[in-house]
Amino acid sequence: PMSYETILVEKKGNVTLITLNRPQALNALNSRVLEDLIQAFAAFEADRTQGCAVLTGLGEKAFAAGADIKEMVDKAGAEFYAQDFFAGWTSQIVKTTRKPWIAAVNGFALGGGCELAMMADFIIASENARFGQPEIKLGVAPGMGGSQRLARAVGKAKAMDMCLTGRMMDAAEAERTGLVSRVVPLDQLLAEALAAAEAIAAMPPLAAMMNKEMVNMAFETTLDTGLILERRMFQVLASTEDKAEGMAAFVEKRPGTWKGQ
Ligand code: CO8
Repeated sequence: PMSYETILVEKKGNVTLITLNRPQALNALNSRVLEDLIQAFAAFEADRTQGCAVLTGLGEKAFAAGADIKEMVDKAGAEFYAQDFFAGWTSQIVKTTRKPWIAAVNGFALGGGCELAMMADFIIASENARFGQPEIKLGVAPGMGGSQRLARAVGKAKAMDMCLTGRMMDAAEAERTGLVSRVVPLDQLLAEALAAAEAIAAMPPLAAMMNKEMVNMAFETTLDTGLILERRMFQVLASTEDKAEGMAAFVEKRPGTWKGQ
């Protein structure tokens, strides 16, 4: 089994809680964090007992204050390109994690931290959360999806404002603009996120994965194609044992029990 250096991983029933654990650097994301998260998400994905994950940051101050600037300060442009630096976040976490996961943002989510939160299926934020893409102040730009996922999440006006001024958005603005789904007091954040994750983990697992896939499809295709895909996926789900059980349980006024097939 993998030993993690920069994260904590805990199974709580059917929910995997992953906690970024570099509070001395405000949970800044370096290459080791990426390696650890790739392993943790792969283990979560492979474990049939686990139905949903929650990602949060240790401490009250930061979810993650960005990619680790100290790791990038001496890195040459050619190296960033040769290593395709930052590519692994999308290719080895976002695309390989087909089960749902939630970001519980507990403070600063800046730069790569905001981008990591946006990789989640949805974000629940604490009242003290702050979101931003301040890369422009460092002479660069978002590198882990900030310009693309933020524009899709909150639209052009807010995304341009955030990327060009580098200002921070508070939790209320993040909720108003649709960046986050819920805002709760900091002392309730983990309970709220874990309860949401438990609710998802209690759903028929194939349906949970396909609902996620369907919503993500909306950002990849036209409405007509998306609607066809949606119907086809519905039709696939309709052939599962869990569909037969789910609908029978409703008719018989009892809770369903799921097989994941
Ligand atoms: N990287 C490394 N270390 C960090 C980072 C970071 N992103 N953020 C904070 N830290 C460290 C600080 O250096 C400090 O360490 P030390 O005590 O050893 O000096 C410790 O965390 C505490 O931070 P502060 O003392 O700064 O705490 P404050 O409360 O004064 O300020 C802030 C909090 C406002 C969050 C401040 O830390 C800050 O502005 N951090 C940087 C935010 C930022 O710019 N993030 C974007 C980073 S760039 C990025 O994510 C993507 C880059 C894409 C590049 C593409 C290239 C191809």
